[in-house]
Amino acid sequence: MRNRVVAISLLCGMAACSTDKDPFSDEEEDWSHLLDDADGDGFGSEGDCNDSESVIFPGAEELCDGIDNDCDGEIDENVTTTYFADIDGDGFGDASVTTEACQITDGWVLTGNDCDDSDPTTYPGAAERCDDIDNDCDTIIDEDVSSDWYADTDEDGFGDPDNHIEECDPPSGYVADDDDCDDSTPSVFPGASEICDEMDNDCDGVVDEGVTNTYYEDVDGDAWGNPDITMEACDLPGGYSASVGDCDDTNENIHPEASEICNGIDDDCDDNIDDDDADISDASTWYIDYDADGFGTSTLTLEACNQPVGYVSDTTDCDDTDADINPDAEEVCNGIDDNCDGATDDGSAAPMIWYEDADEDGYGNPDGATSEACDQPSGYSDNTDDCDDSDYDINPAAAEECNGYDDDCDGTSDNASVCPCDVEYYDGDTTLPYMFCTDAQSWSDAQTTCDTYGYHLLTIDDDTENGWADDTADTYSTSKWWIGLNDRTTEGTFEWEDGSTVSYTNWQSGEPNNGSGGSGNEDCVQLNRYHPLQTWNDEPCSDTFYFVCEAW
Ligand code: 2F8
Ligand code: CA
Repeated sequence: MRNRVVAISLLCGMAACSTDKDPFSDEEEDWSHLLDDADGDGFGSEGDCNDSESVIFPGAEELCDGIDNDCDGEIDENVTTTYFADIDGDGFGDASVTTEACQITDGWVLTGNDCDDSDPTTYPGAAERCDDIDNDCDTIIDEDVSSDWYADTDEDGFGDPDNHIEECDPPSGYVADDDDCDDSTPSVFPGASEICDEMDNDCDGVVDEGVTNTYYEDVDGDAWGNPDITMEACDLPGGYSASVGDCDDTNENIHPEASEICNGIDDDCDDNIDDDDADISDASTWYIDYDADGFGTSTLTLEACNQPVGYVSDTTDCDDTDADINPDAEEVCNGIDDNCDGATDDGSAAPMIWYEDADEDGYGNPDGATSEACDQPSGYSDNTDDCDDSDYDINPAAAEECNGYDDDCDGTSDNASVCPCDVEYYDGDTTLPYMFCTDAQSWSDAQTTCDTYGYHLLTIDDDTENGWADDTADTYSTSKWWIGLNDRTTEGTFEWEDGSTVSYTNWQSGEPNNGSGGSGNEDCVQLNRYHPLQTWNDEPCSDTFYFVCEAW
């Protein structure tokens, strides 16, 4: 069995042998051609082009071995490989330089797609570089490695996004930046300082932000603007001012630098008008007029628009302590330069009228004699203010005392609470005082009290006086009141203690009775024993009653 396998192997070394033909099958085969087959390849010398090589015979598989294996006259046809010259050694060959070979040799490669076999950096798949060469052989030069360059016409370092080229290296006048919003203006680029030029210098989309000036409407053209109407701008717009503070933009004479003048207006816009403004520029000078005669002196002055109280515009008063002395006064004979002309009692000076001052208390008698003279005569006064020219102690300068008189000439006697008892005035006559004393005293003590103040116990002269005295007493008390009538000297002969004649009496019927049953001890007279009758009654003088005093 081993020999048969060897024989098959031999047969199968020939081109006609195939594994699907069993040489040991019963099928009839023609083996004659094997008779001079030296190399045992199934072809004899006659048909074999090389009968010494078993792999060479007609139909043999052409092998890449430099031999015409299949005896067709061609060597290694259809079994060689095409190699491309790779001169630059980059692994990719020149498609135009090829060779057919069984084995690859140095300088040759299987790929023939090198687009530049003289440049080892240029071949398919090579990294494209910015070198103006199609490094990766895709027919595109410097693709994906070049950059966009933007025109920087204004040379501010920032490029125009709408004007660019694609280059590896920046051409002159181009930059990588494309953020310039105005490539024609060097002062406009991102990050530039915004300046007031009505341009968006810093390319932030906003013009002149933060750098404009505020201007104020100036309607009246006084260069001061209305603070309430403003405009933001780089340059001063017409009708506007950079200065603000006009408080009246309709009047060119009113603004902060105007002079405050006396016109009832706040000219300088400081909220103060005329005299209320310390800056008033045209105030008048006013002079003190102490005596209020309309003429002043320069001893004290005030600057003001309006005339201050107590001041005048005049400075010609020669005596500002006397209202009767001034340039308008009449010169009179008084030893004084009344009209301030520098001369005393001169020219048409009328003589003074002097008034009798009999008591020589300095106050003249309005009803007394008069004298005309320049100089004051003895016993005369320049006034008529005395109310009693017979009493030195009675005049307007005297102090009121409780004495029945109007000492201070105020028209009322014993007023101002100077008396120890309430003072009432008979029939409203303020010169006829009566004291109604409610400190009960004996008749003689009451008499003394009245006398102490120049009064006397009441003397009643008629029915009117009786009625007034009784009614007035009743307003204090309806108890008994002493009056001045008495018969202490001669029993039964009544007299007034001031010596007046008894011309009127108003005895109660049955009175005087000198005491009940004529006991003989009733010598003093009183009111109100028979109240409300206004009749009189005699009673013991030692009894203590209220009493009425009558002046003088
Ligand atoms: O009846 C009149 C009589 O009344 C009194 O005496 C009782 C009076 N005397 C005194 O009040 C002290 C009298 O004067 C009077 O006349
Ligand atoms: Ca009596």
